[in-house]
Amino acid sequence: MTKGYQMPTGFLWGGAVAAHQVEGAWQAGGKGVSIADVMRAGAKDVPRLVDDQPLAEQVYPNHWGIDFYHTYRDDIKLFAEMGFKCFRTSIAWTRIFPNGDEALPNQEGLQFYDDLFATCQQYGIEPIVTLSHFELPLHLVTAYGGFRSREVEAAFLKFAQVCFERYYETVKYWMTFNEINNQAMWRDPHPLLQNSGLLLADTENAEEAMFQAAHLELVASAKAVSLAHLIDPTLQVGAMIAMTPIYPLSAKPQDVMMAERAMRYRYYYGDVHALGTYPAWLRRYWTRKGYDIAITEADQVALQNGTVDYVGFSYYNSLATEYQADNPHYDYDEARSVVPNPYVPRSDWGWQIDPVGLRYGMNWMAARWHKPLFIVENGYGAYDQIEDGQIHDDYRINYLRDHVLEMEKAVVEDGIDLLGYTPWSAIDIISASTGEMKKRYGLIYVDQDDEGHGSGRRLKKDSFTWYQQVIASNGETL
Ligand code: BGP
Repeated sequence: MTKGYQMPTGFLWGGAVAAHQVEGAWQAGGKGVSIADVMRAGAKDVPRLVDDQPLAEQVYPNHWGIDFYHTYRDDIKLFAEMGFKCFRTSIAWTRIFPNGDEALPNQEGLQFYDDLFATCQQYGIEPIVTLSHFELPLHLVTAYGGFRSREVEAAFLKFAQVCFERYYETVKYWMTFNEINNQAMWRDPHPLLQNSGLLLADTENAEEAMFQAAHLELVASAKAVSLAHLIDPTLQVGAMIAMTPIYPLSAKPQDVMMAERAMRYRYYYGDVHALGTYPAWLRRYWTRKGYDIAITEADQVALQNGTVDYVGFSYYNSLATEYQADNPHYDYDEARSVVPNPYVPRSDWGWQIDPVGLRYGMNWMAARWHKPLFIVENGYGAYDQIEDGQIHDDYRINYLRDHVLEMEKAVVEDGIDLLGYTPWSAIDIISASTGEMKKRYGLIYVDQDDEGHGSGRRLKKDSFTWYQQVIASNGETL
């Protein structure tokens, strides 16, 4: 055991999942088809192929998830046994608006989340709810082009309003767009689809399309914040940023400059969410690149009025970058500018393990955005093995312990205002990037393979017991 620091009273210890990765029941209760429902299984270094509709002969892991739609009562009971004070999940947009553009919401979908949140309440667990977690209605992509379109901005706002009005008494903490800044990696089509519902035409400039779609999301998010506060001023609506610090590979001034450019490029979304305005450098960048990003006067007013109440963020790993001589403007391009960091180890999926980076990222965001923070994802994807009916996941305990200790230093020594910690994932889930079950993050094991076969039995991993003590001691016993 390691001695940690006590977290502030009321600190929200919990765990996180996302609807499309756990619920399954992809057509139950009137649910429509989401983009996750047409993503085939992939694997490490094997991208997930995306169909334009669900094909009978194909396999889509998100169709079954871990059947949380039917098992949530038992699973939440296990979360309560761990001592969760909160539980993060998302509302599947297509359970509420199956196509996304209906005039009225689907009552069966609303009823499901009534029951889910009531079950949380039964155990004194605070729901932390993401509105858009890579679960866009497929129809909004195919019929409107995703967040290219103002109709989709309006559709999101209607979805948000229905959710706020239905759940404002049971859900106090919300987030708008999960990891909105993933699409800084615009050369990878998945973030563009998952964040913005973009399927690019060959004639389109991916980066320009990303900036324009991200703008409509940022406006929609700001309008949702203002709307939430009209419905109930106590609601807390946050951004959700993937924090992956990017370090200079050396102390060479050019490397340091390149890292500064990388960070501002990857996190300008947080600038707009938290400060309500675009940074000057980005407008100059658009001019230099010849991008025509449509931003109306009304958009700018909405952004100013709808700054977020807090910044939720995920943290898994850090990256490194170095200056390249053919890049005089220090333009950051994720696919070309990132280099391996020789000073940190890697996971089985090649993610660089860097607990200090969590503390670094927290300090960076707090100093830039002056908002409370919430760690809503932090975890270790690994191959778990069952031995004599147990899962001895010391590797996951070590990862989480090292990261929680850095988190606690950021709170106690650096004075950072942190609302809570919900590690990814409360229970084994379908991986977002690979669709695999074998890339396990959970504190609870689910007996199910990549093809969805298995008993579905839940097993407490060693990390379940470890985390139970962390929560019971409010962070002191690690
Ligand atoms: C983040 C997502 C989560 C989760 C996590 C782990 O990007 O917000 O949904 O999936 O990554 O990544 P993966 O599942 O790809 O291993």
